[in-house]
Order: sequence, then structure tokens, then C-alpha cells
Amino acid sequence: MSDITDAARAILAFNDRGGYTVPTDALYPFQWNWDSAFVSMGFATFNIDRAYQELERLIEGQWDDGMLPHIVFHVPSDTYFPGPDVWNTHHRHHKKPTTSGITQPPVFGMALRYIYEIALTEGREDVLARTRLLFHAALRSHRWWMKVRDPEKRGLVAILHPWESGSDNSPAWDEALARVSTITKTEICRQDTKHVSAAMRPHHADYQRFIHLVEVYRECKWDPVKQWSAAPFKVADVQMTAILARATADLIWIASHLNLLDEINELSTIHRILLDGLRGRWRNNLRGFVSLDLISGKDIQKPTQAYFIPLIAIELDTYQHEAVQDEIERWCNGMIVGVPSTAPFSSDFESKRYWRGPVWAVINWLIVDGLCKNHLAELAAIIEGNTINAIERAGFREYFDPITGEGLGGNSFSWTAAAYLVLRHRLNNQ
Ligand code: 2M8
Repeated sequence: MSDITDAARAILAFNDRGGYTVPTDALYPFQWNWDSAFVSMGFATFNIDRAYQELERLIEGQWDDGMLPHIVFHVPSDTYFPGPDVWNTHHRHHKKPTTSGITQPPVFGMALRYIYEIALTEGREDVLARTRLLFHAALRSHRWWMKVRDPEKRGLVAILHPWESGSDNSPAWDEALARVSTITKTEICRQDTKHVSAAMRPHHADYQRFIHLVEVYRECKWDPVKQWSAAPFKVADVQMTAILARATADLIWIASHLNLLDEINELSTIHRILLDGLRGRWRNNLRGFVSLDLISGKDIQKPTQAYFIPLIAIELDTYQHEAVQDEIERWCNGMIVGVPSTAPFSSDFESKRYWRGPVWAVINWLIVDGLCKNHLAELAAIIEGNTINAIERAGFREYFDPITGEGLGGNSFSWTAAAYLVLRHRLNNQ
């Protein structure tokens, strides 16, 4: 084992708060949904029990209606805003801990398959009951997605808040977010800019709109039907839909192993619906997949990493293979490390500002996975190698400047450590 692999494991240990992992100390002091799913896969490369535990702690926050919240507030902390008082969601699920009121990308199902497969190769038959329990939690959340976030049956699931996407201040949301009021009743006490430079974080007006949205949904008492009608921000997101579709395929794989026939049928229907929805979002002229603004009815054409995420779920046609390869190469041209989260030739590109240009290791991990699935192994290997090099050069930072390779945002970041462990594990097992 290399020193750097050791260091990655040490970060997960350092950020462990008793069976769950915070994304990083102070800046993000709670359990985040998709961070934990990625982290559980990192753990699976060296500690299967801890990997399971990460997901088990996450479902402690699952709502009665199946939603898996984006933050679980296991213990209080005053180093993050907005905390549980701003969300005020306690009536939506009958047990502790308190949670936020929105969700995040459902990487959970992908993670569960990943760790279950490793457990099986290690001959760990004893994980069956744990797998079954987590499988049913995931299934309930997928039902929630289909019912609550695709009520108009487009085959695409919608986000009602940019934080749900995980790509908080992506240029993809600019136009839709501009329609949201900046007026808030809640005092905005940002903590993030005490930990990292404001130049790397979303703008103040973004935060005003983020909090305004929370207030609108809080006034709906977090009732999903009321929220759908009241939402001033509503986007059918291809990145979210692709992750849900892929996670659904992974749950089908688990259900087959567990011999759950009804569940296989149910999930197969969901899978078909989502793949049909995604296929309709491909745009030849843009060489990628685009989200749909459900309020304006318009395509969101801003070139962001979401263009390529559907590859994790879909088998592309031959002409699409070439198009995607050329487009990704164009985005990476002249960069020390790709893939930038916004195309560098776009007027929205900012190499250091959060989701407006920087490279994110977990996004590269998804892109690598999608390229491999689509027989673009050479390009996948280049991106994988660059990601590993960026981390080895700049450390386990939250994200990286694609032009300089500089590490930015939070330090000792859990999902960057997890990405390193998983990408290295894959390379070592090739
Ligand atoms: C960032 O999002 C949180 C809100 O959820 C924030 O900025 O306060 C995003 O990068 C998100 O994708 C990530 O899950 C979270 C924790 O790492 O931080």
C-alpha cells in the first residue's frame, strides 16, 4: 500500500464522527447524502463493515415518505449555515436525527451495489441482512423520486433547489435561479466564507435565493405536492436522472442476487422510463445531454459536466461516441487537469469558483465510469490518470483549478479521498 493510499484512509478516519463521515472538518460538520454514498465506496476498498455503516447512518435520516435528505444533523454544530432551525422539518419523519428538507443525487444505490459486490468477493455472506435492509431503503427512495419529482411523467426527475443537484452554483441554474426572489425573512449568517475564500464560493445573491427557496418550501410544511405547485425553481435535471437510472440498474442487480422478483419488475419499469426520458435530452449540436427548465419550458444549454453524466446510465449510439469524445477533449484542451465543471470556452467559466469551472474528483469518477461503460476506455484512462495525479500533486482538496492544477476549497476532503481510493483500487485490479 502506498503512502498516499494510507493518507486517503487517514482522512476518512479523521472525518469519522462515529459511523458517519463529515465531508470535511468545520466547513461541513454534518452527514451529507451523496458525499456519504461516495465515501462508503472508498471505505469498501479496505473496510466493508465501515462501508455498510456509512449507509446505515444515512438512512437514520430517511423521511416517512421515502426521501433521503441531503443533510442529516446527527449532532449540533454552529460552523455551518443553514442549520436545523432554518429547515424546521422535524414533522416529516418520526425519529431523530433532524435533517434538511431537500435531497441530493441518489448515488446510494450505486454505492450499495459496489460494496455488496466487494463483500461477495471477500466471501462475506453475513452482509445479506444488512444489504436487504439498505436495498429496501433505497427502493423506497426511488419510489419517492418517481412519484414526487416526476409527477407529470416525463421520465426525468426534477430538482426544486440548486443544492439538490450537488452542483450548487452551476451556470446551468443561472437563468432559472434569476427568477427567484432575493428577499428572505431569515437572517443569512454565512459560515462558509469564514473557512474558505469568498472568491471560491457562491455569491451572496445566490445565498439569498437559496434561502428564499428554503422559506417557500418550509411554508409548504415540506409537503411535496404543495412544494411542486409553489416551486419558483423547477428543473428536470439530466445529471440527477442519470444517477437515478444508473442506481436503479444497480438495485436491479442486487434484487436479482436477493431473488426479489416483484422488486426486479418494479425497478425494471422505472429504469425503462428513465432511459427513455434521458435519450430525449441528447442534443447533436451541443454534443451532450441537456436539462429542461420546467418553468420556462426551455432547454438549459449551458455547457456543464452534466452534459456527460448520462453515460453512466445509457449506451450511446456510435455517432454519439465520437461526438462525446471530441467534446470532452475540447473541454480538456490546454487544461492541466480536466474535466472542468463548466466548459473553459464558455463566458461563465471561472476556474476557481466552486461549480463554475473547477474539477471535482467525484465527477471525474462518474465520467470515467460512463466512458468505460461506453467503450471509450482510452479517454477514461487519461481522465483517471489526471485525477489521480492532481490529487497526488495538490492533496485531498475539495476541488481543483483546471488551468493550474491548484487544490482549492476545503482541506482533507472525504469524497476526494474516497475517489482516490476507488480509482486506485480499480487500477490495481485491472
Ligand atoms: C456543497 O454543497 C453544500 C450545500 O449542500 C454547501 O455548499 O453548503 C456541494 O459541493 C455539494 O455537492 C456537497 O455535497 C456539499 C458537501 O460536500 O457541499
